[in-house]
Amino acid sequence: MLERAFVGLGSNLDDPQRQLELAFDALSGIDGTRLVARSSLYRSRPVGPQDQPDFLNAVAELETRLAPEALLDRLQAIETAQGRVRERFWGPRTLDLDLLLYGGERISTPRLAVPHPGLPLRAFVLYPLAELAPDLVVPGFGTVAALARNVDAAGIRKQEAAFTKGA
Ligand code: ROI
Repeated sequence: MLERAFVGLGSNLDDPQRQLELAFDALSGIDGTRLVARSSLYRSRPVGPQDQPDFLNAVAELETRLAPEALLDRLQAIETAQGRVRERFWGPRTLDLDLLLYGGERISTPRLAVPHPGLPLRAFVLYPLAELAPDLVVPGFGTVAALARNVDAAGIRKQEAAFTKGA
C-alpha cells in the first residue's frame, strides 16, 4: 500500500535553516518513500520554556510504502545522523522529526501516537501543513484549515526566501 504521510520538522540549534534543508534531503532518500512536497519555513517563538532560541518549523508530505513504525525508525535515524542534541525536556533541539499523519489512520502504541497529539493545537505545525493540505481531515479533529483558524498565530511568521531567482 502506498500511504500519504506528513512529517513535522523543527530546529532551534546549530543553524536551523541548514538543519531543515539537510532533513528535507534526508527525507527524500528514505527507502520506499517519495518526498512529494515541502512547505515554506516558519519562524516561531518556542512553545514551552521561553529561555531558548526561536524555532524554525516546516512540514513535509511523503508517499511511502513503509509501515508507520518503520517510517518512524527512519525519522529517528535522521535525527541521530544530524547529531540530534536535546538539552532538556521541551528545551532546545538540533532536529525534531514528528510523524504527524499517516493516511487516515489513528495509531496508539507505546512508540507512536498518530495523529500527533500536538498537531491540533500548534500553529507551528498547522500553518505549514495548511499550505500543503488545507482540506485534509485530521482523524477526529476536522480539516487542517479549520484547525489553523482556531489557533493563536502570534509569534509565527513565514520565512521569506533569502534569495529570489530571476527578476
Ligand atoms: N516550539 C516551537 N515553536 N517549535 C517547535 O518545533 C517546538 N518543539 C518543541 C517544543 C519545545 C515543545 N516547542 C516548540 O518540542
